Amino acid sequence: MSKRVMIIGAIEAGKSSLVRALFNDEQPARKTQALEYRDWLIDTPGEYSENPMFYRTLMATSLEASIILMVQDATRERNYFPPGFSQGFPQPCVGVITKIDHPDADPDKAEAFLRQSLGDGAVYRTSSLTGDGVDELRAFLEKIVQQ
Ligand SMILES: Nc1nc2c(ncn2[C@@H]2O[C@H](COP(=O)(O)OP(=O)(O)OP(=O)(O)O)[C@@H](O)[C@H]2O)c(=O)[nH]1
Ligand SMILES: [Mg+2]
Repeated sequence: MSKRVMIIGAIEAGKSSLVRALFNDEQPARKTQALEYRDWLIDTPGEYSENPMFYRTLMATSLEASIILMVQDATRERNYFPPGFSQGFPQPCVGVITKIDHPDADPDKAEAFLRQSLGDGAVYRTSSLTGDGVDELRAFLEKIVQQ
């Protein structure tokens, strides 16, 4: 299994912005239209996580990754993953809460939503805007991909 990281989550959850922050890329993210491979990361369109028609693609693509990042936007009022979704992947899943800088952010609520689908396991709280939590997440991921 390759040492890639696959990032999944709802449309506009902040996945691509996080990918850019992880690579210190200051360009604003544009809508992700298809799978995007960047170094050790695989970015996915939000539609793949929101529409069950794409779950098979996510599962197939996950075979190229050694870890899955499940992203939950801290400003959202619901969970976009089905319950127990992490159990469908053979790899470990790690949670990431995005947009903690936002005035409407509720990271505790976001974590509760995420836990319904992630179960136990680490959850990182991040802002791609301010960089909060991004260094910690990068350090954790680099250790995995460099193993
Ligand atoms: N306040 C704030 N806004 C953010 C943050 N990260 C992303 N956004 C905004 O959220 C919107 C969606 O960001 P993207 O990174 O494109 O989201 P995505 O999950 O890649 O979306 P898809 O490609 O459609 O699946 C953009 O308007 C970003 O500016 C953040 O950390 N803080
Ligand atoms: Mg994107």
